[in-house]
Amino acid sequence: MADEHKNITLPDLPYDYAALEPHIDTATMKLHHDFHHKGYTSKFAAAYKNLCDNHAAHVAGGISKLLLADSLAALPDKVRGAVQNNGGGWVNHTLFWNNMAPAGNGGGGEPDGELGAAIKEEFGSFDEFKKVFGDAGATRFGSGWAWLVYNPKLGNKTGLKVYSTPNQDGPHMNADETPILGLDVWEHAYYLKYQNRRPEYIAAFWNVANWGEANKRYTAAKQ
Ligand code: MN3
Repeated sequence: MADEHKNITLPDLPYDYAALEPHIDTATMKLHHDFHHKGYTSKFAAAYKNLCDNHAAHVAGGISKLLLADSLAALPDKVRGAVQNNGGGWVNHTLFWNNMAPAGNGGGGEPDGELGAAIKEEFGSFDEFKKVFGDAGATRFGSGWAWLVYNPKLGNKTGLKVYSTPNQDGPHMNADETPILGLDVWEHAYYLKYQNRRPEYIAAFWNVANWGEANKRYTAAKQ
């Protein structure tokens, strides 16, 4: 795994910076991708290389295993923060760009297929799901993420669950979980356009949520 840090690269956005206007503005997308995501990426690559060079046993299982909660807890104190925060930032944002698509062109509307049915079964209706998910994001104190995840060990029929995480923690820390939909609620994700009005940003997100991608992830995770 000595070379695996070379796989830690910044992915291109799957659309133009302006593609999510007016819901997510161009300036925010540029800053968010080109500076924030790029920063997590380069810092995680450096932290990973440092582990390879100096703490090789911790990276023997590769990147995914390293980012599990138990593996992070086992890291030396002086490297844990850099790995947890930047590794999480790299993974979460890579997922996040694909969680969105231009409104009316892959973004917005309601989930259909297996995921659409499961959301109705678990939450009662799509509107009720949006409320639960939106509340998770709105009430997350400080910086973090709202998530819809699939976890077959939950014991419910759909395996679906909504929750939030602080900072750059996320479903990647739990080997049983697959992220279906994630929403970045850090101020850097919305402050230029929405200032302190996080609930407005969350409401706007539904116009660009990529349900085709989410349904694909759910269907694949259930296999
Ligand atoms: Mn972010």
